[in-house]
Amino acid sequence: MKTSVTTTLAAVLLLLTTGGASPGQQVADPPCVGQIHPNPGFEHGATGWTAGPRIVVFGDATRPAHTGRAYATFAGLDVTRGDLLRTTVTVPANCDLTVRFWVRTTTTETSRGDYLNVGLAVTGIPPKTRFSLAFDGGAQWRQYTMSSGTATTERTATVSFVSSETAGNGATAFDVDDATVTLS
Ligand SMILES: [Ca+2]
Repeated sequence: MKTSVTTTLAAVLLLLTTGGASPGQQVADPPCVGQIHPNPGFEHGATGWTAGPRIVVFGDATRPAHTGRAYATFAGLDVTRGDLLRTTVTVPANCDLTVRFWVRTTTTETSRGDYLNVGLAVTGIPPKTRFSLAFDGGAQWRQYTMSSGTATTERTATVSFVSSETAGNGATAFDVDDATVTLS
């Protein structure tokens, strides 16, 4: 009996192995497959992102991108307004989602007035601001990382960058580049 079960199992495994490799056969997307965002460095403008009406993505030789030619920039106009940039991805069951992004801060402020909130909203977890960046973020590119953790069910994750600035007392611009979204 034991031999019979083992043989059957071996046959099933063989079938799965060879069946999965057949050309043209519908195969489910493999989970946890690495970086999944189509445009993490903004080289294709706002493709793959939902951008607010005044979000600017550009290249500027005097303020170079972290990589490539383009990046997203928020605030910096010394007016009272906000910017929004976000993207939503599917997180397969048992995958962890890690978001890495780089921020450079250019400021004339000396206290916290303008800010950039970076959030990660994941199914089953209350939306949360993971970073609230301000004038003291640094004039050099700095990398930040946030993760979703794993779950046994498929989830949706939304990464959001939301800036808020107020007129007066100087201005702070936040540049964002290489916002990668990686499943592992
Ligand atoms: Ca770039």
